[in-house]
Amino acid sequence: MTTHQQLASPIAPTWCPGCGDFGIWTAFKDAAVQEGWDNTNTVMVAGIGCHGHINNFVKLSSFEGLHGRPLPVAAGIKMANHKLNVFVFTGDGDALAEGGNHFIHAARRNQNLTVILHDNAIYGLTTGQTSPRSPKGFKSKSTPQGNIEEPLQPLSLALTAGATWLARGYAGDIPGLMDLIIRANAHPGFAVIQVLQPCVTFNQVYTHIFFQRNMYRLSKDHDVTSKTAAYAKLLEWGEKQIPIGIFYQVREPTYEEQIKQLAKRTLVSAGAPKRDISRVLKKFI
Ligand SMILES: Cc1ncc(C[n+]2csc(CCOP(=O)(O)OP(=O)(O)O)c2C)c(N)n1
Ligand code: SF4
Repeated sequence: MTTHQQLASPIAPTWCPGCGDFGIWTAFKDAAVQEGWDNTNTVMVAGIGCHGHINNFVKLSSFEGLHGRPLPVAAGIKMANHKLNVFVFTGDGDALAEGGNHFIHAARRNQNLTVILHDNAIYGLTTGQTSPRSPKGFKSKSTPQGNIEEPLQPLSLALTAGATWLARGYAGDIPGLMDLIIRANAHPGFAVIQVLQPCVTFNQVYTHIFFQRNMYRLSKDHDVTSKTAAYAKLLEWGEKQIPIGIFYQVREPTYEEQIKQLAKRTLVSAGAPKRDISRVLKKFI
């Protein structure tokens, strides 16, 4: 059993008051308590950004690496012990700009990871530059005359690359987000939750009010096994046209399931055999 007291970190959150990261943090901890995630079965991996500070505010095993690189670290952890629940907390800058390559290939391999993409459509930590998610025309200190680029759609990208579980949630809907986090982790394969996460300090376009006015839940009739239906829904974005919920869910062999050496045991339980490497070392002396 995991309790909120056990997850409580001595470090208090440093996010700006009202930041959507608080909702993601709360939803994740609620999910951990409900599912019994603790240091024996769960690891958090984060990139660099405001989102990455989440590692400091939850008392679980965690790794915060280079900007854009949480996915390769998470993949390594999962390979060493595929029994662990491995969560990747990443930003839209982290996952889609510097980490774009890793995002595509982790999806293509269907690695059994849960990616929680804090999508505030801006570079928060570096004080509000335009990101690959910022809308066209978006004014920021890096695009003072308005962004001339089209935004990336991370879930369509992941779908094209080969991800097998895709959802969108909202940081202000904590019970809904908790449910998505639990389902994503239960899915065997590459699962992405795009979390609409207002940056109250630097993004005055994608605000809590904007999302609350324009979001709607995907209907029960949405066919989660259809790529075509998922693409159609993912094309929607605008006034009263931002669907949230599960877009896509299919069962395909995961990367780890296809590695024969992992079929019977984890790599970490196999241990490292003792080898005499003195002859090799002599060559370098
Ligand atoms: C290799 C490297 N490149 C760039 C940076 C500078 N940097 C730090 S955070 C960041 C962007 C953060 O934006 P995002 O990933 O969307 O996270 P947020 O802060 O919005 O949560 C950048 C460019 C860095 N720390 N390391
Ligand atoms: S700068 Fe934005 S993303 Fe970062 S803590 Fe403040 S509100 Fe949140």
